[in-house]
Amino acid sequence: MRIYPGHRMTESNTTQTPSVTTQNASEAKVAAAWLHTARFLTTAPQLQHLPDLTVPEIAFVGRSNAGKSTCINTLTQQKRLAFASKTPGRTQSINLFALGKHGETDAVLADLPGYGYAAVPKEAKLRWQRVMANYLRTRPNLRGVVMMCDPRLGITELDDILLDVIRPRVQEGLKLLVLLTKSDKLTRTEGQKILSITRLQAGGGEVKLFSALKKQGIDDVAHMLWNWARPPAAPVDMGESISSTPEHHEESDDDKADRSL
Ligand SMILES: Nc1nc2c(ncn2[C@@H]2O[C@H](COP(=O)(O)OP(=O)(O)O)[C@@H](O)[C@H]2O)c(=O)[nH]1
Ligand SMILES: [Mg+2]
Repeated sequence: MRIYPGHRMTESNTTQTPSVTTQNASEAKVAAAWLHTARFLTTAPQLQHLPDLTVPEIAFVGRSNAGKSTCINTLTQQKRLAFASKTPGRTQSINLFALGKHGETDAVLADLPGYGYAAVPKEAKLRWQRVMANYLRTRPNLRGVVMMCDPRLGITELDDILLDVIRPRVQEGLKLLVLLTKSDKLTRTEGQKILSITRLQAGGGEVKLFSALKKQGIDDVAHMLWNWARPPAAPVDMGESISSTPEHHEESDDDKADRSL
């Protein structure tokens, strides 16, 4: 029997298993508290200005006006983060925000400039498309990408270009979540329709409806990002300790450590 750490069958949680809802609610709380620790780390106008980091990085991308700033503010329960990205000089830059309790950074959010804004000169657009593509292709610690799309537009051509860029990395384990923002503007039927269409287009990624206004999808997304940032749990084989007789059970150092938790 394989059980993963965090889901261990200890005596206390088999006799007093919390209901699924209670457990989900407390997990959502932990994820929300973690996201709330977000603080401005640095701004990088070009890739070479990005600090070398080893902690997991989660990038937010999307067309201008897709609701990216609102989404980041909502997830982190802060108004100042999006404000930081609007500061002159930081708008055409990758803005990094550190996450982690007690001032320790255990993950980073990267806010990439919105693309597709009509008023931006073509040269600048192309430059940014290149920077973004290079970032998504090469950033070593990139763990996941959240792409925000206006559900009334769905995945546009520019979104598709970026999806093509990251596809090989998604196949190698990079996490991808496409968020259909502003879902409060859709009827239930429209929402389900665009969800199915986008799922077909997002190849390998998760797709969710999200509304900052109606608070739809926030807990789910927060929990998902929290899981992305945790290192994958190594499976623990509990078969022996449950079924073996004491004379056959040799206690490993891991078992001893487990007991002391
Ligand atoms: N109805 C609705 N409007 C939203 C929502 N999220 C963002 N908006 C609006 O969409 C516009 C663009 O949002 P913003 O976060 O600045 O987009 P960004 O350019 O992608 O950062 C603003 O007018 C927001 O108020 C939402 O969940 N529901
Ligand atoms: Mg914005």
